[in-house]
Amino acid sequence: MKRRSFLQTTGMLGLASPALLEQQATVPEPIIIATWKNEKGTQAGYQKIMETGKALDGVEAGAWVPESDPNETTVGYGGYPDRDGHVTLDACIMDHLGNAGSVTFLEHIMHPISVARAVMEKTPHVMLSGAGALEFALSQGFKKQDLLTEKSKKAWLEWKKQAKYEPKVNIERHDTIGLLALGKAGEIAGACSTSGMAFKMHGRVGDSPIIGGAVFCDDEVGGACATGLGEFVMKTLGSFLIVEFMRQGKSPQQACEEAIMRIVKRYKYQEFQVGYLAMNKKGEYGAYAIQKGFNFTITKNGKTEVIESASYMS
Ligand code: SD4
Repeated sequence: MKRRSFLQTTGMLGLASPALLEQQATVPEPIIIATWKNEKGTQAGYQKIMETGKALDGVEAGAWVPESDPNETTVGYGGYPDRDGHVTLDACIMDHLGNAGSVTFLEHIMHPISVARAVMEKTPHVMLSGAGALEFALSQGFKKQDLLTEKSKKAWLEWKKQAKYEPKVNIERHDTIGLLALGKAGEIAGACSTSGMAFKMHGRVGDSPIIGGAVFCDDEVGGACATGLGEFVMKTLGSFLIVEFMRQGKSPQQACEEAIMRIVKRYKYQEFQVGYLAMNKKGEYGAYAIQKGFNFTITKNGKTEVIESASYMS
């Protein structure tokens, strides 16, 4: 017997209300999507959702992969430092109940996403920053580590030879991971983790720890996440905007396009990249970017695919 007709039958026997049955019958398959080419991240996240059922566990596990990969130079360990040589990390996480946690300007901790989750689950706050975030992380048993690899140090020393004050985003090379997932109950969660813009000013914080900026989830609607020039994302509160567009009836694709247009209409966008990813509660997703070259990764039904995003500039 198919699941839907089984549910209908049991419903007729008075075991559950028709509304609940309809909801159960339309729960989509678990799915996880991530910005850029992050196959190992979405696979790890998907596997976690299969184990625990929870979207929140999935997005956290997905972020762990680039966070501990020394070759990913824009997330966690091996991330490019700021202009003074410090690797400073931003991350945030949000669940389907509207709970959120975030860390910013955090140094020495390999998995900032898990510190963000601990902020969400173990403190009355949403965001901890800098020395306070580190102190909290250490109190929670996280290990203090040197995150600057030889490779990233070399790149920084090379950059210092010219040391242009204004750090421009290289539109070809971003790996900040933003993730959205639907768990086994169809609930949504989102996460983001980054070392921020390479060679940024010391103390600079981007969109990645900003709830509503780099990540926003609303279990009535869906979720969105962002990558690219955080200043544009923050000025337009991109992920929140996308979720609100979806609430108004736009598809994830239309919502991402509208949010990019908001940037394009107002700012000098030509040399910068922003990429958005959105997913609704049906598991439909969309992506859009300012520049060509943005892609995203999806794992569903155990299969993983990297998809090129459409963009405003050709
Ligand atoms: C930031 N949004 O710090 C991040 C950078 C990024 O891919 O996404 N790079 O502004």
